[in-house]
Amino acid sequence: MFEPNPKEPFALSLSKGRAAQILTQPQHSVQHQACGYMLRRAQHERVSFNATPGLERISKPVFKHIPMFDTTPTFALGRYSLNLTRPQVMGILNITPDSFADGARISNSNQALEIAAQMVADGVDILDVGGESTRPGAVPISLQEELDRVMPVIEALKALDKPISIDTSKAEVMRAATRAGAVLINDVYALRGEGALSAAIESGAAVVLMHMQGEPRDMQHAPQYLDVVEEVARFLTERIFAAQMAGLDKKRVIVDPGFGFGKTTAHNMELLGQLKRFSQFECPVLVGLSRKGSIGELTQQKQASDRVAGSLAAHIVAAQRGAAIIRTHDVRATVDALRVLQAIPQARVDKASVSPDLMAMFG
Ligand code: 9MG
Repeated sequence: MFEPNPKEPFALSLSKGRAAQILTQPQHSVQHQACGYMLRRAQHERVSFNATPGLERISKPVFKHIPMFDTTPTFALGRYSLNLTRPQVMGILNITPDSFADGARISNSNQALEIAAQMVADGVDILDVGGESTRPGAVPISLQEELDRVMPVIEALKALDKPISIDTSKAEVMRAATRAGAVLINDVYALRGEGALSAAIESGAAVVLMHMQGEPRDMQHAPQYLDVVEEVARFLTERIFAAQMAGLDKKRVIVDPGFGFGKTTAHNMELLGQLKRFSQFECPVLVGLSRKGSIGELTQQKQASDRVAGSLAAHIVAAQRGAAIIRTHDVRATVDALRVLQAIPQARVDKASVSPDLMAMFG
């Protein structure tokens, strides 16, 4: 009989001998008990099996025989499920007919469908549809204008059978878009707008809670922080708490430090350098640096379309530091770069994040 010792650190109860016993007796009931125990401890101690190299060696051969103990980390998006063993790519579809600055100029749903279909062919995982620019200096548009831009596009994109995200901060747009099939609400105001929290909760969709200092209109005038990482983390803690208090399951939350939203290049680089801090929320972390001003500043590229290489470098660093979702204009290039990263064994595992006990035992 397998008897876990609850006082021991996670999985130490599974001595090497015990683990060997389990592995050589795949149908034995001890295996089921051990798996159940390991899963409960994993949930309790919030350790990811797939991010824990020592455990992988023991847990994978055991678990592969037992479908009910599938340990693949996933994130539910309506009827879709994101596989978080690799960074997911979110393709940007800005339906902002007056501007080339945010990638392709998309002015109608046929055009949007064509561009999105190419993104799908290139390996995109999520399509992010936005009708209101959130670029520095952008001015808000009316509710009707936003609905007129995004709704026909969402209807058209359903043909592609990919998770659709609605980039909006307006409660009415959230409602209409999710009713039409969007499964993710990407709100740069982190559901602080009037009615946004309840609209998001009622929709059943997952949400991106993003940090922003100020508002797009003036956010880049003079961003200031004493400690940008801690201030952004505190804001996200508060927004997760507010969402949970209002009834939103944390399993539906994605967090985002909000690169470029009320931040200088130095702030953005500090956040990128310490991105692991945001893994502590135990929510997938979304990173969006695609073609942003900081990339332009660092690479001295004035044209947004000349910032692809700089954006890729930043996004690969983000993926190495735990980003689960990369938001980009350049899907093909990003998918390719991430594939190279993923081919490196354990490229995304930081050994320092594994407890010394586990490293000593399995390392
Ligand atoms: C809409 N939008 C523009 N930049 C973004 C970013 O970095 N993150 C998220 N979530 N949305 C963004």
